[in-house]
Amino acid sequence: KPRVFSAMQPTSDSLQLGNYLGALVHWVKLQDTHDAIYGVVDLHALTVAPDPAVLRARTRRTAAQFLAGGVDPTRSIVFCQSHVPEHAELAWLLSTFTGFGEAGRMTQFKDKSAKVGESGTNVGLFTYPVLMAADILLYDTNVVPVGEDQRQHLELSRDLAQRLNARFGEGTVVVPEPHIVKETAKIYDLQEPTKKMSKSAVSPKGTIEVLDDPKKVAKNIRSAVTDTGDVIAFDREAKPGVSNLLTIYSAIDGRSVDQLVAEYEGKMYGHLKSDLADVVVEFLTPFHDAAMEWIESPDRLDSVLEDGAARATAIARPTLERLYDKVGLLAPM
Ligand code: AQP
Repeated sequence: KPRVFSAMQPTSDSLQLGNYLGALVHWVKLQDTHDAIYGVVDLHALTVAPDPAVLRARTRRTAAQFLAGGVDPTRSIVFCQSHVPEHAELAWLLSTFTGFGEAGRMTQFKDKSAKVGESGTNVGLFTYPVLMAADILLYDTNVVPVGEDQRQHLELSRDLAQRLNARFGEGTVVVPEPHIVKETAKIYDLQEPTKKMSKSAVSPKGTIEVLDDPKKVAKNIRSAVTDTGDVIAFDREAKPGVSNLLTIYSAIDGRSVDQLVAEYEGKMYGHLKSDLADVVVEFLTPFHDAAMEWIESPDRLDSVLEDGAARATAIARPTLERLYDKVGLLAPM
């Protein structure tokens, strides 16, 4: 079976709907056809200087949400990045193959460092995509399901893989392919529908946190920014707010955007928002309950992560040793 790898950062108590629809839903489907590995990338999360106790709690909560969303730990590997030190080791090796300018062109680094200012940014944020490339290449990954925001990082992973193959011979590493599902590749902020929804958004009103109180989820959807005019139509440029709501609706409900537009012909924005609030709350309720069950059983969760780390290491260690040998590091005696 081809291998799929993807991961999320434990940067919030709850995933947001973009993480869920843009990534997690596809992770679950890919388990049927692929050998799947899904990580909670806590080393990545260190780049935003989290409180230690909060980071630990969020790491467990993030894993709990993978499982609640339908990732099956008996089929797929669910693990925590820092439990497999080969990630950090390969990141160092790859950093020596990454151009300084090449890393500097990453838009996520530019955006995130602009938010905190030059004095608040750190080298880890700069080398973040190199660690991400290590995450992927370590498992000879064929496919990486991500949202549109990660496309550029994935391109760097591919460039690095091709560079290693050119230098040390074809087949040294597998060149990964992105799996970006167009319809849900980017879920936008409800208050600023030209920006992507994000766990760390400035305005919490713009985000749907999937573990949030259903009343708050519904309220955020009902107060979503819509556009001037009163026709419910899909037009990303002229009607970004309504288009985003239609995208979310379609992703959850299964009907196409065109079908929804036909159904809401002649109705008001308020109708759409109110129905969507109900649909989202209903969709999230079983997820919420399942996640809470996992969160309230940390021992059970930890044993999933322990088993995942052992299975991940069994793949990662030989890959790293193969690459150490290729680049000329002396094997330990
Ligand atoms: N708005 C989105 N629409 C579709 N997909 C999205 N993803 C994130 N936002 C959207 C996808 O979710 C996965 C998890 O990403 P991550 O945890 O590594 O961090 P991120 O991409 O930086 O996501 P956030 O929510 O914006 O987190 P913060 O605020 O911590 O930076 C990825 O596959 C991503 O594409």
